[in-house]
Amino acid sequence: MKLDVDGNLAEIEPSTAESATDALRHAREPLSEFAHALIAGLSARNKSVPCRFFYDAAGSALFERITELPEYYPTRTEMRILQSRAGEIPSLAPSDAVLIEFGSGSSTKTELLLEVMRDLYAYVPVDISEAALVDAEARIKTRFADLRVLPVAGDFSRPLRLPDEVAGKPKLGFFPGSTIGNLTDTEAAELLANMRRILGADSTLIIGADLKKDVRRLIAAYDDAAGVTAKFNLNLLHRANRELGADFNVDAFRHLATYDVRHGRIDMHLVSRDEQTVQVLGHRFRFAAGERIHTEHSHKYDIDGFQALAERAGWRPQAVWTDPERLFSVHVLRAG
Ligand code: SAH
Ligand code: AVI
Repeated sequence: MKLDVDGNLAEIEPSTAESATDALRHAREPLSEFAHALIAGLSARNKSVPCRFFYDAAGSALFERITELPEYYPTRTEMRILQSRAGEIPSLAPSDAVLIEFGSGSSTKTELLLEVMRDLYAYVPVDISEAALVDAEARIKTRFADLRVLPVAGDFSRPLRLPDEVAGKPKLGFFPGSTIGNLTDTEAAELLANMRRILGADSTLIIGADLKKDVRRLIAAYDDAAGVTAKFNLNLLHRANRELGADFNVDAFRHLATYDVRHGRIDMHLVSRDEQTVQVLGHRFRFAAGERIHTEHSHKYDIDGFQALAERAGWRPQAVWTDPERLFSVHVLRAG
C-alpha cells in the first residue's frame, strides 16, 4: 500500500485487523494529522508519538480519571492554590476582559476563576479535544448562564485564530495543569512567546507549573496502582486501531514511566513485550522485544528556572503561588 503526494492512500490492502469497509473508509479520507504523525514517529530510529494525540474522546475521559487518583497530586494541589488565591484573581484583569484558556479540557479549574470574575466579556476555551470542549461548554453555560462562551477547537502550538468578537478586548490568559511541561524547553519558550503575541501587550497569564520533588512520588503519579495512567497511555494504540485501522495488539505493549534527572522530567513510553510487526495504513513497523515508543515528556520545574523560561519568552514574573508542601506552582506573568 502506498501514499500519494497528497498523503491519500493510493492502493488498498486491508490488514487482518480491519474489515474491507473500514479499509475503504480509510482509503477515501485524506490522511489525518494523527496518521502523518504516527507514521513519521514510528519510522524514526527512536520511535515516538506526540502526546497531543492522547486526547481523543476516550483519552480525555481517561485524563479526567487520572486527575482523581490518590497518586496524581497536581490537579487537586493546583485547585487548592487557586482557591486560596481567589481574592487576588479579579485584580489581574479589567472587568470586561476576555479569559482565554489553553488546553482547557474539562474547564473544571476555570470555574474557580469564573466564580470571582463575574464581569468578563467572554470565555474562550482552546483545546485539541472537541469532545472535551463540547462537554465543558455545556456545563459552563449551565452554571454561568450570562457568560459568552466561544470555544476554539485546535492545536495551540499552531497559529491560532481567535473569534472576531474578542478583537481589541483586554485579555487574561490561563494555562493550568502544567500542560506547558508536556513540551520541550524550546517548544515551551515558543508557545509562551506566541501566547504573549495572542494575548497582547497589556495582558496577564496565569500558568501552572509542576515542581521537582522526590522521584518516587513523581513515578507513582505517572504509574498509579489502579493502572489508569497505563490505560491512558495504551489508548494511543487503541486510537490508531479505531481511527486508522492499524493492527496493534494492545496487550503486547506495556506502560512505562521513567524519570530523567538531567532534564528534570517524567518520560512515558509504550514498551513492546515481544518482537512483533504492526501495520498502520499499509506501513509495516518492526518492534524488537523491549523496544519503546516515547509518548510523553512531563517536565518538572523549580521556581527560578520556570521564571527564567517565561522571561526568555517576553513575560515578566509578577507573583508565584505555591502550596505548603511546595508540590506545585502557579505563576502570574505580565506581558513585559
Ligand atoms: N487544563 C486542564 C486539562 C489538562 S490536560 C487541567 O488543568 O486539568 C491537557 C489538555 O490540553 C487536554 O484537554 C488536551 O486535549 C489539551 N491539549 C494537549 N495538547 C494540545 C495542543 N497541542 N493544542 C490544544 N490543546 C491541547
Ligand atoms: C496534561 N499533562 C500536564 C499531564 C501531565 O501530568 O503531564 C498529562 C498526564 N500524563 C500522565 N498523567 C497525566
